[in-house]
Amino acid sequence: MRQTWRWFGPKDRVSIDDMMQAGVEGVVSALHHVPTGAVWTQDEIARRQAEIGRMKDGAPSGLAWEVVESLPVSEDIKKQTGGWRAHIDAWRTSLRHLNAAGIETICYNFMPVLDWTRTELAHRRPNGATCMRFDLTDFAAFDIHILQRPGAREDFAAAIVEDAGRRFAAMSDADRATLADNIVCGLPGAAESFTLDDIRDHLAGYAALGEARLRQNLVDFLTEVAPLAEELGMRLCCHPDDPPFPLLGLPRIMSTEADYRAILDAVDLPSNGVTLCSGSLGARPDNDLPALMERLGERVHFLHLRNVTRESGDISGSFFEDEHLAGGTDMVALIAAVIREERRREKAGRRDVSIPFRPDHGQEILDDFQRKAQPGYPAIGRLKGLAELRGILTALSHGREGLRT
Ligand code: DNO
Repeated sequence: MRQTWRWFGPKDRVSIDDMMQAGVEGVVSALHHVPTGAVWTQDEIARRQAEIGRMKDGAPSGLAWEVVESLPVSEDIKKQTGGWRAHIDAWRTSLRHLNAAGIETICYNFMPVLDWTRTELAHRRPNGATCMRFDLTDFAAFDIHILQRPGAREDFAAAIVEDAGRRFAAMSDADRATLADNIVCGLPGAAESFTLDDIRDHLAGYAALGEARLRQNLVDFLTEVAPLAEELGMRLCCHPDDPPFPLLGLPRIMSTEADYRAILDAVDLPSNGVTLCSGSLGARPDNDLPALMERLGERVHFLHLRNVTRESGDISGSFFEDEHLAGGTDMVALIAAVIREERRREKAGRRDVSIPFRPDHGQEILDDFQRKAQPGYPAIGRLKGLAELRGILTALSHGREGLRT
């Protein structure tokens, strides 16, 4: 397993120097400043590679840009509207440019309108750490009372609708503004940031689309890009919906094993793969992460390792981002399943034996409170997660030659 770390570029308050001390082996990054739908030029890619390749004092870092997260897929591609064909051409051109730069693994997602969604960015834990949280009642308060989406009430259980009404009434204007900002302004890595009116326009655009059509649009997209990735020796990996259940009445199509199976089978090429995010998928009680890894492993090209604690047994429910080894996913069993997959790959003579993973998110602890990195991406909280995951990996691969590549 390859120990990688997400870097948002020069504006990231966690530097290349910092991640070297964290013992990182490779970097996950994206050209966040390039608008969605535009080509990633060779110059821009080379500039990011150079930034990753050196420390603050100019000395070589020895680190390389190994995974792209994300090459964003435009709303037009998802809906097959407007300039979608030109956007697919641009995506293909970006793939060629990334390939020429030696980058092989490309993560993307197909979530309509909103990328990952949380209601609270700094939820206090009993030990004083803070974490991100999704509260279904707060989300309902946003949907019903702030966004005022027609039909929103019908999407929640009656008890949640009632609680949401009470909670909304008790919120100050500032609380309401913070809640709306947390949901619509775009969390780190999201391709776009929206106003409430933008969201309303986008929702109207999806009104007639539905789940089957969105799934078909993903298949159509992959039919255009996966054969090219295959030809170039690249790996595409779709990130799951986060959270893995419908929000704002929008269709969600990458939330379960069956969702992944349908897409992997529809475009049955090794280049069409999975970003197994244990935190996103783990927010649903019916997703068993070690079993998912066992069954989808052959096509898992990238891993996000983190853990959530679900606060209810429902499919749609509240959860918070727990420590990497706490929460609902058995991380030891998951890593054991990854190691088994790597052994199978080794036996089969595959080139991509070592699967890149990153310690996904982290709680804010210690000096993280002063540094104020992007929500979910603190230096020390992630370093703690990485160190714990590395410990499991080292213990499980101890004495087995060739596994820690
Ligand atoms: C959140 C991330 C997501 C992810 C995209 C991938 O921390 O996991 O923003 O990068 O959904 O396309």
